[in-house]
Amino acid sequence: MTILQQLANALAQRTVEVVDLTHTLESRIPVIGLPPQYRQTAPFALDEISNFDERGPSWYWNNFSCGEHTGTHFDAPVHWITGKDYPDGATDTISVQKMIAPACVIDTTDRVKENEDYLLTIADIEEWEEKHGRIPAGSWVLMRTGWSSRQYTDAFLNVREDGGHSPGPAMDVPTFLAKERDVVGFGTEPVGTDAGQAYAFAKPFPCHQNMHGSNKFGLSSLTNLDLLPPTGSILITPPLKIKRGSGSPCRVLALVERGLQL
Ligand code: 23J
Ligand code: MN
Repeated sequence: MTILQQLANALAQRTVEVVDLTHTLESRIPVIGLPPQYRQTAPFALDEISNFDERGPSWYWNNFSCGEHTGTHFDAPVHWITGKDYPDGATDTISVQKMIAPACVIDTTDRVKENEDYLLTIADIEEWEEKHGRIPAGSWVLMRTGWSSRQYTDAFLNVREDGGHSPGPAMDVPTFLAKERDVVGFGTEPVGTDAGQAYAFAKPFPCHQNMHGSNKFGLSSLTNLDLLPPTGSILITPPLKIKRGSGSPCRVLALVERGLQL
């Protein structure tokens, strides 16, 4: 049997399951708010064209609108000033080979329960590697936090007077993952890949700045990370092929072998 025949059988027998890591796009999905001097992203909206009525008697369809960075979405390198010149760094030019890649899942749920601003450290990553092996080049690193259970509540953006409060990578982690581990990208459950307070770091937005500066990707607003094993899953993450897109809403799927230790 070829590898793809084996995969087809495994999918048919459900020994390989497809897990949806995507939140549903609807108007109430929260979007990031930037300081008032900057232009804001549009929320998701549906505009019904026809619904089996005088506007179209046998067909139902909608126009939709939203920002590229709405809901569960993909961040492309050209999103950030440090990644703007990569010829293969936009949604239409990124190699499709990078859109199917293994995932390493680091669980910080307990620490985030105690501290909404928890920052994943290099020590956390090294501790994970002692248990599960070195993060392979070309894989995603996903930070599991339990944050997705806050979706559709004010606690998801968790904005206070000093901005959003949500977990993310510590300042030196994105460079470590890009340069020392050569990951394909970093994914998280909150609204963005950087922590809510990352605007105020000594080096602001380290994930956007350094991952995209190294031609690496981001995924944010992921859900169902509790259904993934620490290693062994494969993510399918194609953004829409928007000409020079900086990202796009993304249906993020994971292939997971049944029976692996979660
Ligand atoms: C624009 C400016 C800052 C940030 C973001 C977008 C995102 O989080 C994003 O979705 O890429 S932090
Ligand atoms: Mn984004």
